[in-house]
Amino acid sequence: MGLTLAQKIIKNHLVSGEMKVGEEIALRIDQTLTQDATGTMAYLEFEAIGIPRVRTKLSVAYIDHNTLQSGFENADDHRYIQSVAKKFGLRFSRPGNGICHQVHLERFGVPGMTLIGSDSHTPTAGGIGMLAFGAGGLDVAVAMGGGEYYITMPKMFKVNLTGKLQPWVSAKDVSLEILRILSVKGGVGAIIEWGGEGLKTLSVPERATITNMGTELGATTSIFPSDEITREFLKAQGREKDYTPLSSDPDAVYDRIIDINLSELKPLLACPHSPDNIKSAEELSGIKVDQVCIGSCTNSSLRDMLRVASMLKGKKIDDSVSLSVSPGSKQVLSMLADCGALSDILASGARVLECACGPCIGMGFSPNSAGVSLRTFNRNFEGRSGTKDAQVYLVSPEVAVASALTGYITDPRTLGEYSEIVMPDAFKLDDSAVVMPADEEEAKSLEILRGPNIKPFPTTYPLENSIEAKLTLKVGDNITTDHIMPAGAKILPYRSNIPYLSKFCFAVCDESFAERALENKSTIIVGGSNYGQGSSREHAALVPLYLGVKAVVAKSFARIHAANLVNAGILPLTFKNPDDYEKCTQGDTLSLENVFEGMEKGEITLNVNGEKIPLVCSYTKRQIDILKAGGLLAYTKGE
Ligand code: MIC
Ligand code: SF4
Repeated sequence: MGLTLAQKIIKNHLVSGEMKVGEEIALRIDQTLTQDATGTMAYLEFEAIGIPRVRTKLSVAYIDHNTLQSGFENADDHRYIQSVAKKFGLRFSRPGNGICHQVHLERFGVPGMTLIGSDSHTPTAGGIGMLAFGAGGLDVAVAMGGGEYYITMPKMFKVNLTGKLQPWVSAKDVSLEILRILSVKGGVGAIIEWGGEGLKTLSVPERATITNMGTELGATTSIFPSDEITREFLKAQGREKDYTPLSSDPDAVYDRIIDINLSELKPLLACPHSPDNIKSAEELSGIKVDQVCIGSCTNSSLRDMLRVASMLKGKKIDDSVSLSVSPGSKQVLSMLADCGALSDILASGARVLECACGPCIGMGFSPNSAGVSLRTFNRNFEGRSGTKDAQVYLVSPEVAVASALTGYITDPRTLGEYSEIVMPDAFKLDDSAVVMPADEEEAKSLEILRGPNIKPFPTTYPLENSIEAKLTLKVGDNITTDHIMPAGAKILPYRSNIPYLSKFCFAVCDESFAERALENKSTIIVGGSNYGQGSSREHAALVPLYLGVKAVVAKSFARIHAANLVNAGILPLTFKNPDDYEKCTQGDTLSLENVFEGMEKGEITLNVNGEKIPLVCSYTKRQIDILKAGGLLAYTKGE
């Protein structure tokens, strides 16, 4: 039986485990990346593990999230990460060099290699045929130290592409279409491979837009084959030597095949407040728009920006609209400047922001109250933009510009003439914003520079065999990590200060949760299905740990968050009968007995008001040991 592309890469990197769906497997990791919002914690953890030098083929530390610097905190964190990178052997991508996923695709990604990153959109690198996973900071720290990365062997889905995108329809619409088909839960436990005849019509940045949003499907990762188009891209980046052709075997077996005819797609939008709430531009046309934002790791490539510039050229945006454009990298911005496209963007009335995540993570440019904001980003969770009652729609660059010009949601196909974007044969190569590490000898004497914003990792305790706790919070389905641990300009600077962050835990759902949890000392949270979807931020587990959360009982969990809970020493447990969710009421006193035995058996009983509710878990031997030790850090250090 033939293998899928992902199975081939897994096979080449398999350290232990069997490649059987549902089994735990351990993979050798070639490359790692971090961004600054999760990076400080990841490097504190790396330091705590105590390995003097990274052991990967390449590790890069990016600064792209916390670039607002409204106080000393971010700058101190940048300096800390830069000093760590220099000492431990990582490349350091300075603020302004671009968004981690965009820069990694341009300058570092290699087809066929494995990559883990402390950011959920790390699968963007699947656009060049890497097997790339988003992970918690602690998993990345372990991988930097040469340790394996553990995942559950996923199912394989294939999306078979036929046809060709029509004018004004673009890769973002493919992402939105697959979200319409599968929903934000539809990719859970699966790797999505993109293939079919239609492949040859999609460039690498377009493929990367698609793999980027595979994260919103809950997929373990997404990947495209590495073909002549990949070679062209790498060649234009001066990296043809990194090219290897890669594809699945013709007789590879998939668990599910989905057909998408590119020729039939229309411009789509994801309506508030979920990436799978899809409608067409035709249906929504006429809704008044207040703000439009173009950029993020989904749509900030040179290709996207040239499209934006060509649509804006010689035109003015509507007086009532505020438009921001954030190019994804220094390479993109500088090439836009050289070819004059940047002037076309500026002349239209747009505000050009720096090459960073910016508005995508609520770092400035929040919409007006109840404002309608169209964003070429990948997430429109409630409150994420920084404005609680904003109505955020996810769109392609084409829909974004068409709507900025008219002031209303506009189907770009009504704009008339369409011209193809001509990409340059070679990208502008200037890696001067990537600082190289010191050599091993010099590194020994280097000091790590810490600021007062960096507080120690929360104290962990070995797991207890019986747990009594309050049901301090009961929440519904699709709780995102943005609910659990919000981001945004006011809170993000404190990502290395868990005690401070804890004040905002679940604030979007219940402002008094943190206070109650501290009062109750021991907490169990009850949630619905797909609990913890979204970001990879391990803070959504570390902060609950600090607040005394011992277990989360839910109908189902998102992959990265479940792993982060185990890493933090918190038990993720699932209702055996989802209807039992109804039997739990906020404020109840709960208990779990014989936890150790239950973990081995895969079934633990929850006592609620004299009733016994069966919960299930499927921890591996390794996860049981991690949980018993009080988390991955204690386990790795052998405490
Ligand atoms: C996001 O898009 O939510 C983030 C900010 O990039 C996160 C990481 C973080 O919370 O720092 C992610 O997607 O993992
Ligand atoms: Fe940055 Fe937004 Fe991409 Fe997250 S989704 S990495 S915040 S651009």
